[in-house]
Amino acid sequence: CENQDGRPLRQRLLVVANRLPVSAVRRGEDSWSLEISAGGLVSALLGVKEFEARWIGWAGVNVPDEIGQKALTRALAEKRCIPVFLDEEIVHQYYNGYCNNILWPVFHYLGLPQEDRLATTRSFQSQFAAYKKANQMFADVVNKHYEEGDVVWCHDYHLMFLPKCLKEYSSNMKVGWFLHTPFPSSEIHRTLPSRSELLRSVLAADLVGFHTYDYARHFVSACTRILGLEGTPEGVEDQGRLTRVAAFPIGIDSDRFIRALEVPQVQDHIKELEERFSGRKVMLGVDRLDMIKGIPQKILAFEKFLEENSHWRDKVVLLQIAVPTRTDVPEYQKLTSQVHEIVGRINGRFGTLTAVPIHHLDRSLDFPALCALYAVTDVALVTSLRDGMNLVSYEFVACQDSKKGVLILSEFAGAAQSLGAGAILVNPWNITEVADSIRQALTMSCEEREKRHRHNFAHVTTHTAQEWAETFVSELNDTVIEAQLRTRQ
Ligand code: ADQ
Repeated sequence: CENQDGRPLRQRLLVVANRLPVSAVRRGEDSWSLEISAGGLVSALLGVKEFEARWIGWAGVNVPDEIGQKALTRALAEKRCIPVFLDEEIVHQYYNGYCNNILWPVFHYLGLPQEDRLATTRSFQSQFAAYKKANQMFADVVNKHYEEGDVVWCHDYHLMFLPKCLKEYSSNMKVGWFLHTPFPSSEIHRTLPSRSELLRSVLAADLVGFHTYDYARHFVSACTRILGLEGTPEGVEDQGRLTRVAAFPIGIDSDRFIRALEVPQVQDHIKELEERFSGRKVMLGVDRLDMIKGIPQKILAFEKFLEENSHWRDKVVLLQIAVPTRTDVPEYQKLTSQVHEIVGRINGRFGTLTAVPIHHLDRSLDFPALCALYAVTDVALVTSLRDGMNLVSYEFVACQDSKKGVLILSEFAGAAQSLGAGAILVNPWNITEVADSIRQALTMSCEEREKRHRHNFAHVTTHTAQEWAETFVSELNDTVIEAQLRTRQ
């Protein structure tokens, strides 16, 4: 549908994220094959019918030559994606350095990496310069494709500098920014040498969103305490200009999971798993292998449970599926070895010739296999030390309408605020408490499981990814209109 001047009737939404939702593989000098990755954000935006979404981001590959860049740009255009080309040095300094070595651990309360604290402090300036440069490169691409009336939605900690760069291009641009991680307490945020510049850049946006009210409150406190600005119930005010700050808890495309359970391939998987683990209760962990997910803590709690409940030893199995990430980073390599070591020790201690208590896989599962696993699980264990939301807990609930399994959920995951009433909430640092909650979950009555599941299932199927995206974008449109009315008064 188009207007007379050829412009689409639906409002255009430019979604800017560090990574495009594709994996690109070069097949020749000027040919690429692309695969769309069906992550939460993609399905969220596919479900939003009022907007026509375009994606802007890095394709995750280094393309130094012009022929390759032109060919990739053409291939991506068919998927409504627009690439930002980053060279290896920028990726190293901006993405590996500032984003993942500094912002990620600080926002998750882990502080700067212990071993190279001094080296990190020394390289801080150059990494922050690369961060700003990369953000400017994203802004240049957005500006090139921006048309008046478009909504620009910037995502995550990689792009905190982007709202400022965009508003410098055009103060009328409608800019929203959403953070997928926690925003830490202002006392943690203030340790960042670039604390003020980051806050001011984000405040250039019209609307700033977080998963929970706590993160939003921390952000407002950081602006009041560090920048000396005024916090209001609506957001943060600076010389009469209001940046609206609010919570927009993300969800999942729950129908996609519920429908998948009817697919014959998934049902076959379910039967295989039920036969394989017949006579044993299945406990499940699905995480990216990251320090924030608390995987060693989870496995140690399971060990404690087996230690204290010997009659359960041959009646329960823990399946831990951990997708490796950032495999070139020494801290992540160390985490992998640590997890392997603990799993080996526990299996040696409690295993028999025919069965082991923990099956640990260092890999990703495809969608049908993941849905089947969620469906046969009796108890899901999410023990994040900090987590913006944690969608695994939502996906588990969506797949449990026949089994009504129990969710043990860290109180430090954003999801604890939405699924807390149905889950057993735990402090993942307290291994005894987690071990006790495993026993509680495994012995819970059917009525209690039913009641808890009903609560969570209703939440997961009502507050979906589509609802999240629609709410954020319509709130952004309203915020801009209200601001225009205020300036006219
Ligand atoms: P993540 O840290 O990646 O996301 P999460 O929200 O749990 O964490 O999402 C992980 C996704 O990856 C899920 O869709 C899950 O199915 C998939 N996944 C994980 N392990 C897998 C495996 N072994 N095999 C297959 N798939 C696997 C960040 C923040 C979160 C926030 C989201 C969305 O850290 O806190 O919830 O963004 O905002």
